[in-house]
Amino acid sequence: MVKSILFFELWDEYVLWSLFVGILTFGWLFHHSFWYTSKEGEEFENPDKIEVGVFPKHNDDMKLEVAWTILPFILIVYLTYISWAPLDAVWTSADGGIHGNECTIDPVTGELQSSENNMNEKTGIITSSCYHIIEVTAQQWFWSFDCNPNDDAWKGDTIPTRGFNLSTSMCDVGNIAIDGYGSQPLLSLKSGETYLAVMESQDVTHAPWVQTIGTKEDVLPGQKTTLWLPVTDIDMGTSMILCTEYCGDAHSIMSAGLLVHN
Ligand SMILES: [Cu+2]
Repeated sequence: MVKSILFFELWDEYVLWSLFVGILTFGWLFHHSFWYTSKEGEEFENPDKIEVGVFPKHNDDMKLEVAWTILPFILIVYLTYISWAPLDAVWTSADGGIHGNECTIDPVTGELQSSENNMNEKTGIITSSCYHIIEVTAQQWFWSFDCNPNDDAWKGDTIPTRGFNLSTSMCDVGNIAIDGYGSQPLLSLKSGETYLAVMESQDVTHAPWVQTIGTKEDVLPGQKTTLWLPVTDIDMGTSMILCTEYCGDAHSIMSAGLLVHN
């Protein structure tokens, strides 16, 4: 299964830099810890004239100080730069952002508009002409999905209650048996469509991690949060949604399936 380009490439880049910095730092630390340890019974020469309780100011090295301030700073600026567009995409506005506004019934054809989402091959960012609202509710320890929420409270009551229902080919809820997890809820979505999950928790904080799309968002009690699910044909098939915010005893098996079909 090919994974969503946008976040997985970013993930790889972060892992590579973390490895590089980690190996350099810990390699240096361990090397110096062992290399400069005085041996048992050996006379300690103290070539650096270090005294207990006195800062060794005579060993000051301005070039070194500047180097290890500037180099990590450049790395942080670079990582911020490459994260900017993906972060902007994952938190785009539901009010005419990169996924437009909520899809409605086309007055001419009488049919529900399609998101016709489209991935930019170079950046991995997906844009849509409109989106469909679904609802996700979390509680200890399961997820529930509602394809046709009758709830307009999430945007400050400015959006009227939707006057139509998503067909089961657009969005459907069922069950799936997952090895090691038992029977779990299954959310079926259509490839090429973009969904906005409006989420709330009944008890404590949870967070769905949609593995193929590579995104997650906290779900809170008493406050609605949103998560974009732009599904494309690279997400096709069944994948898992896992809870990634520790929420009690059965947190580790709090899961669901996501089925993306044509
Ligand atoms: Cu949870």
